[in-house]
Amino acid sequence: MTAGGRVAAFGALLAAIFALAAIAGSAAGPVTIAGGGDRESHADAGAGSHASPRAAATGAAPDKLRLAAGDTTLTPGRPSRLNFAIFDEHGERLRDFEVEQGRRMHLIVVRRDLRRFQHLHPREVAPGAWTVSLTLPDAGVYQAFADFQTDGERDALGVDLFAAGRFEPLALPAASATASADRYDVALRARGGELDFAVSQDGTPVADLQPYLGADGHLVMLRAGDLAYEHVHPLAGRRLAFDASGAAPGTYRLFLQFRHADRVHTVAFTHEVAR
Ligand SMILES: [Cu+2]
Repeated sequence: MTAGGRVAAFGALLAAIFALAAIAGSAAGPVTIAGGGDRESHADAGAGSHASPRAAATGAAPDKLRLAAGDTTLTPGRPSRLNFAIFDEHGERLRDFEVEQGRRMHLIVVRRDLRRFQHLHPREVAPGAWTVSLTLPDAGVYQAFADFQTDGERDALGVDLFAAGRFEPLALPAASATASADRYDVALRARGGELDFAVSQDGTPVADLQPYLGADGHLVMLRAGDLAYEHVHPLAGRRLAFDASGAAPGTYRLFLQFRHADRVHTVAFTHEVAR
């Protein structure tokens, strides 16, 4: 079978799996496969965001892998199901995902104007078959990045998602060294290739951040225009300091996620990386 044929066959298999799941779900009452989608965070609220196309999280070989998704046209404002799988260069569905930051699959979703950021955790309903419940808040073209690790290498593969309707792109906020969300104020200090964040609340530094998915903080960087994607974790021994020296020049939207008071918070910055 050709790779394309395998993908098509897989699509049919997925459809069958999800049809069965729907039947099982209705029969079993509240039990549904992958219901809820495990949303960790839904940031933005106009704070701004931006993303980039598809890129390796840490220099894996993304060209060898491919993401195939089911229906990618979703209804804005309504929970929808996104089904997808990753295929290798032989057209075989990838199954050997490694736990990365506590999960085997992360899905970052952002509208192409770098707004409406979400970090979700899809569920595996059959070997290598992933599903997530997803609500695209309003119309526009979005990009979803499947972020995972296999054979010791991290990868990020992107796919466009479409929400029909009147789309009003939002301008990227001006670059700033401060941003706020959920009553937290965050200051950014960029030095060399390092990005160092300090969180405070009502003027008092927050010293008791809680680990979130195995790290004190998670930084997703998305470049305006081409949505180049980077996902980094704090430097050893540093709380919210990240090595961003690998980022090529450009205007980025930075999404910093941290956990405090038992909740995950997302703060977004516009940041220029100079030549
Ligand atoms: Cu992370």
